[in-house]
Amino acid sequence: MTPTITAFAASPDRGKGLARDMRVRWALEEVGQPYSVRLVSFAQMKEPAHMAIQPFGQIPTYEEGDLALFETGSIILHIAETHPGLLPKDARARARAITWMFAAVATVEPPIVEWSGAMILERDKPWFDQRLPQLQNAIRKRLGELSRHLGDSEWLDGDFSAADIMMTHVIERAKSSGLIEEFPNLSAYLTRAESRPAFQRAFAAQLKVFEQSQKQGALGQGP
Ligand code: GTB
Repeated sequence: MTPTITAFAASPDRGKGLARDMRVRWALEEVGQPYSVRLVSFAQMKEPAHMAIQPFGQIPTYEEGDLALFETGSIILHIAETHPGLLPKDARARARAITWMFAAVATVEPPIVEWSGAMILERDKPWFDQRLPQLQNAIRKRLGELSRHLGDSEWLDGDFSAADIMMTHVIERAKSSGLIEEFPNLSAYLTRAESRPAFQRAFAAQLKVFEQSQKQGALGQGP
């Protein structure tokens, strides 16, 4: 059955692939699972029909028959468990990969989201210049720890897995901070992930949505 995911009708990142539908698209592309996309506006995300499948009024969601999921970690774990290729077969290696999926969202992502939010909402505050280095240091600490773990390895734990989708997409959001370049092995890790054909297909698909939203906006503003 073809799953349906939700994504922003007009992503605020202007097609940079930072919104979290990107990681779900990427996982689906990696396993070769076709999918449909239902685009939602910010207003539609808060309507009862969407809140019934995403209680926090956010994207992405994943629907497959009568199964409705939210939370990208859970969605990608489900995709990885129902298709070969994204999790090791060996039970212990699989448990380690799932541990890294949790580490991505529970340990590495929070300081990046906090910094990103401050960059959007707090730049005009009188205390912003004092707060920024603290936010940057919190990210730097996690990237340093991640860098030490990764060392010279290609991927987090053996072969490429769902954990690498989660982790690289999480750190992708910190790219514009310039902090990733402080850790050459993380820069290379990100480049390796972005070079995967499945990543590129997913990126192109979300970019197309943004470009069409721009065209429709321009047409809507007609004479
Ligand atoms: N923990 C949830 C998950 O992993 O699924 C978080 C989902 C989430 O934060 N969704 C965001 C959302 O729906 C979109 S991805 N926000 C709307 C709302 O809460 O009302 C986060 C995102 C948004 C924008 C950018 N950007 O512009 O760069 C990047 C990431």
